[in-house]
Amino acid sequence: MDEIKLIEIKESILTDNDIAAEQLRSRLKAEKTFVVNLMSSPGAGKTTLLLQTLAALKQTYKTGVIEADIDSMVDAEKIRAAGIESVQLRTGGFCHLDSNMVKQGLEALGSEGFDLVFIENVGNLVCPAEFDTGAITNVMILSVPEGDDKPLKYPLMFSTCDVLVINKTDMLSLSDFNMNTLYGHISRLNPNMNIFEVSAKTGDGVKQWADWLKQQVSDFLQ
Ligand SMILES: Nc1nc2c(ncn2[C@@H]2O[C@H](COP(=O)(O)OP(=O)(O)OP(=O)(O)O)[C@@H](O)[C@H]2O)c(=O)[nH]1
Ligand SMILES: [Mg+2]
Repeated sequence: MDEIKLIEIKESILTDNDIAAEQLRSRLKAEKTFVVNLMSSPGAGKTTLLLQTLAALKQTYKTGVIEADIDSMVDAEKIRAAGIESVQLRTGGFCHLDSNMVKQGLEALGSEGFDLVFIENVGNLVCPAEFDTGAITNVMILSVPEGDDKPLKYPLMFSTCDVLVINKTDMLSLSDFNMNTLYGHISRLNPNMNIFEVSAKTGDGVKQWADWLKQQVSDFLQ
């Protein structure tokens, strides 16, 4: 594979992001590229879960990854080391991605021909929820050490995502995290949310999540 491409992002203040995101989504539907926008706090396990998910899906779908960070290429390098095409967006201080940035990432990746592209958004539960990236589905990860009260503090993130992956379940016995409390908050904020409980470290529950995603992509590609 070639060297990982590094794209310096410049945010366009002229574009209405919602309109641009809708246009991008329409294009992705026409081109049959399923884009997953993965969001979480820093360190909740986006890259670790991504590596596990890619291992489960890469035989079935041509898959690529757009990594986004304020700085560094650490995550893109991990993905590339696993044999998956990746590009790194350096947001230069922006704490989120918008649809124009994603468009630049897709162009760098050469998204035509990809069945499935993951975006690993900047680690943050606030700004990424406010900007539609044009993705087909929005997934957030909440890890057990962060606590079961996070839907109360970051309601927009929990209400805009289609899927919640609860990660680091191997740490449940070490924490006061209460699954019932969390499910109660979610049922009030976003009752249709799909929820998966996983440990990206031990692999527990990852198959259920990966199988569900595989089915979504299969339905989309028909
Ligand atoms: N115990 C445990 N540790 C995990 C699990 N998933 C990830 N980790 C660890 O959590 C740390 C952060 O994981 P990453 O995958 O880098 O998290 P991230 O969300 O990609 O982090 P940023 O990209 O920096 O926002 C690493 O030390 C992982 O090994 C898990 O299920 N259980
Ligand atoms: Mg990461």
